[in-house]
Amino acid sequence: MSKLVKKLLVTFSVMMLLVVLVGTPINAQKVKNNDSYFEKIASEKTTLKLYGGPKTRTPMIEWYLQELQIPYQYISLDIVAKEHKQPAYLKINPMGKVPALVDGDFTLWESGAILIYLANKYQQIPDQIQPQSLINQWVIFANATLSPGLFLPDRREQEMPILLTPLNDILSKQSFILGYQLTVADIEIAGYLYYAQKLFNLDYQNYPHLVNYLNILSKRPAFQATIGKRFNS
Ligand SMILES: N[C@@H](CCC(=O)N[C@@H](CS)C(=O)NCC(=O)O)C(=O)O
Repeated sequence: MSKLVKKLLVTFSVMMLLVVLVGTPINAQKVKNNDSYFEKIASEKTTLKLYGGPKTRTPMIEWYLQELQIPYQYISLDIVAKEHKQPAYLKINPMGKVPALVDGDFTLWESGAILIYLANKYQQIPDQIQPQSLINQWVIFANATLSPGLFLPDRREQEMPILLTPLNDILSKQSFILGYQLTVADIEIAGYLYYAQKLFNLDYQNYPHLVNYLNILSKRPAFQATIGKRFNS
């Protein structure tokens, strides 16, 4: 075999290997709850791995990843069967909660921290500390204040007008939480508003700008392919 043919064969094999590794589809993989399955997933270093379940905060992370067109591998845990409480998953998130993200050797949990990590990693966060802190403010607000305000039945009646009136006011002046461009703050705010509406049948009619905001965001292809799909399946 000539040197050239050998070289071509090696190049072709390497390319095929890359296609197999990088071209991993963004399909949910059913978790086989055993250590060797987790070890196999962990040894595939090519893509981001997102662990979660359909009616959890995980689709919010997927929404953002798809907005940024970042390939990832979604590993769907059976929450009802408590796959997220098994030793194999507790090695990834010792709190036994989803979502969790694995990026090479780096593991991260807490949905807000994951979103901010992705925004940083894919250069979606401004350099200056003040605009950065505004993004943090909204992500933390969504997780620590908006989510319990909407999700906890004993808080909802009192908290809804307190939280939604200023949100409606902000959205009467601009299309997105931080101005005229979608940021990770919208993923969190719109995500929780949509979840609460779907899960508890909440009525936002007193907040028309918020309704309009949700209508527009929920029609985005990345939203439909993730939160929309997982909530309506
Ligand atoms: N603050 C955490 C909350 C994590 C959390 O409570 N996740 C839920 C699903 S959205 C969960 O894992 N529930 C199952 C359980 O607690 O057993 C985050 O934002 O990631």
